[in-house]
Amino acid sequence: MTRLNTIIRTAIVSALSATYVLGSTSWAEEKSSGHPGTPETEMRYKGAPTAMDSEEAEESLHPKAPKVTEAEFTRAKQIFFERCAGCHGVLRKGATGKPLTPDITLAKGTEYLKTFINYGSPGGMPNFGSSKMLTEAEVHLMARYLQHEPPVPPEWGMEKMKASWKIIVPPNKRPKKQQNNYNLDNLFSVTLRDAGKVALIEGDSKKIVEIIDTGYAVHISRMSESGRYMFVIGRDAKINLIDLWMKHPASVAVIKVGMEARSVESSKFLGYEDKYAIAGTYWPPQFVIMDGDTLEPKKIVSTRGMTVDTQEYHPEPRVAAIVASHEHPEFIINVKETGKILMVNYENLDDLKITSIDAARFLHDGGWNSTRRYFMSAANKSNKIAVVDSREHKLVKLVDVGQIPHPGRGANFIDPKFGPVWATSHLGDQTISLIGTDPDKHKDNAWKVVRTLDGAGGGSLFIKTHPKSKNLWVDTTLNPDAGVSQSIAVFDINNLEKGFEVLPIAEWADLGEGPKRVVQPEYNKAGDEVWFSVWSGAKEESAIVVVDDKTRKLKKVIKDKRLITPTGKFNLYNTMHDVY
Ligand code: DHE
Repeated sequence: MTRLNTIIRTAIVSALSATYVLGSTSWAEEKSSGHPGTPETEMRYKGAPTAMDSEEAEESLHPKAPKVTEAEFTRAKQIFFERCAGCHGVLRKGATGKPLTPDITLAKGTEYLKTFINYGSPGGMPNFGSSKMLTEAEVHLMARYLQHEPPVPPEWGMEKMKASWKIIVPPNKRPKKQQNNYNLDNLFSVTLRDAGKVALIEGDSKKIVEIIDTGYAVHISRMSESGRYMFVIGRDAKINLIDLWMKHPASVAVIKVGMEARSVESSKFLGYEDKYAIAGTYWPPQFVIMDGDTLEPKKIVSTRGMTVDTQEYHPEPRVAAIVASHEHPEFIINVKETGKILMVNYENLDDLKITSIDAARFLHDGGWNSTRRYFMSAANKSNKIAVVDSREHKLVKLVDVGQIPHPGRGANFIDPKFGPVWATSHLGDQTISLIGTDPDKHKDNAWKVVRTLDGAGGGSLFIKTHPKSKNLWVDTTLNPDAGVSQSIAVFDINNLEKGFEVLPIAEWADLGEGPKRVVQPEYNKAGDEVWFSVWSGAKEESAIVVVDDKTRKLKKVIKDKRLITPTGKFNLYNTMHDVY
């Protein structure tokens, strides 16, 4: 595990440190010799190495496939997990990349596969050989390896979860009231991605008050309904439950819910505040409902099943975003590869009621509309937003938007002409789609793209506003042009036709060398400050830049040698109350 982690970490560091030499400002038009048809940064984003240890995957050889020695098989498996599984899936059944099971690869043969691996494809396959990412011998090995059965990583059921589960401070030994003086409502949890830690930063003083160890390549933080507990999940599927009432907030329970994960959430329905937590995993494809204050695993449910469109069996449908319903005691779960949205009622875990809603592939991220009744979920490779009515348990509409919508949780505001809207930006083009969300008072505009804004470029990951703000902020983190990825576009909500202003966030941070990508706007509680991460490599300096929302002027640069690869930031109040 340690050796693999070192390799993975090196891969991430070198990916982050890479210099972008591509001159085009248009994401869609980016010509990358490395990835014909698919921008290099998108490949890096989607095809990140898995957190799993390839050595744990069980091997089985196919009698008709060309020979590979045991040592070669082990090496090929490791290459596949690091380079290929993110797109093709661990079981090679196909995700954003094509299926690569022996029934297909044996028919293609070694020479065909070698060419494919060497030169890539317009569909997005990187040219691993001609770009020298793999040696000639490795390309030959991978072409043979792919004709054998895919090695299967182990399952992760109750026994393993329980073995990994640890209560560090039992509930009866925890404080009865807040024991620190932090203004918790305005506390930010900042992901320090490559350090495997989160930083707690007090929004008022802008001081780092705690650094807490978490899982590997830590991903997101979510808050319990009361705001006392924080859940942090790493890509290695480790969850830390952090008690924010302690004198020094720290982990009070930990669990590993699988081998690879991205999402965690806590129950929010009236009467169930802080009662349950849920986590979804990429491997094994499943979700688990746990006790909210101990993380004791209670119920594990597999997501394996039929796809929404072709209605074929998929063995590896990964769990993407999860939100907690405010209308019913339910969690709402995006299942990526099947394209289904599951509404899981947690009233009785022994008699679990799940409403399965057919949406579209591949479901990724999403958030609530302003009334928190409609869940707006991005089906990124279908270029659609699925609108789910969480009250009536039904799909309201699949709305066509731009290329590869990537809203994070999206942005809610009142469009002066069209009324309440929810907006998403896109990875695949420079547009921002505004969807009408008020079927009562603006019926004609509801669930339609009422306006499309032209942003600074493609490669956007997150968009944000605040009910008290008149600004709409759109990042372009993965744009190949450094000038674009290092700045932010801001629109005036009351004058959207005017276009956007660009703020040079990375320049304001005044850092040394590094990619310095600006990522994920996040508001403070009052809605008068917006925070940005300036994300460089693990060995380079990064920062957080705080901008005054009204004047759009620099307010503060937070620098600290402990701020290693800051990415997501989660303001406690806004995350707790789904304010975005
Ligand atoms: Fe994320 C949210 C998956 C890469 C930063 N990311 C999410 C969610 C999913 C997801 C499913 C929604 C969780 C939820 O709401 O419950 N992310 C993935 C991937 O599969 C992907 C593409 C590749 C990977 O291997 O992980 C990926 N994500 C990244 C990054 O490279 C980012 C930019 C930096 C980082 O820290 O890793 C990144 N993802 C984030 C952030 C959120 C997120 C900051 C939460 C946004 C929010 O406002 O809620």
